[in-house]
Amino acid sequence: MKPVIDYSIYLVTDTVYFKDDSIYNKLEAALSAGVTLLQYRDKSAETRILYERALKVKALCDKYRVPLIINDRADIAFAVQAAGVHLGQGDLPPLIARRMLGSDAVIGVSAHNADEALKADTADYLGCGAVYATATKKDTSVIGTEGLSKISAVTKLPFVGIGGITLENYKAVLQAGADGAAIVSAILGADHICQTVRKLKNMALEAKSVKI
Ligand code: TZP
Ligand code: MG
Repeated sequence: MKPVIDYSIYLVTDTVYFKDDSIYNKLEAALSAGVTLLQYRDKSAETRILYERALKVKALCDKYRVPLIINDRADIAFAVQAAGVHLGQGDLPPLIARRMLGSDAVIGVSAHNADEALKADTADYLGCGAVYATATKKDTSVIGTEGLSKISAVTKLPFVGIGGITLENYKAVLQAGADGAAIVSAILGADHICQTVRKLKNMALEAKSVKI
């Protein structure tokens, strides 16, 4: 069965945080505090390193019963039995990834505008951004919450905002129609990871109760 995904606090990793093993403590802190989905994203590691790190991240996700998504690589997702894969516009087509991973796999696709969002209708969710400028990914355009609202108007799929999302602007991302936010540095670079995630959690719960 396809897992039911809570997209509200989607933690995404970056290669810079894998310089040493402290990343696993950081991920564990974030998972224990209530991250709802985790993406292992590690753009510059070799395949064997990717596999070994992904296995460690998978063990942590399993401990906290949080689904794991692998960035870019359906083969690594298959190898570590992750819940799914997140694909950019230049990666494998979603239907091919689904053929590789099975019908229950959770397939995410990056969409930068309404047109890409409409074309990604075979995905399970969309990652939309960059919402705000970010040092984590410089080679991307900034779409703002206006860009998110335009995507929200055309897609039926759940979607998350990504790029420069912090405690300060998380609420605005949800108000633009997003089901959650994909976050790297505001969580992994935080001085107090647990506290940060708990604050996001409270805001997500608040936003949900307002919607109901
Ligand atoms: N895609 C668009 S922006 C981004 C990715 C992977 C990086 C987001 O990182 P941060 O640190 O949360 O801004
Ligand atoms: Mg990609």
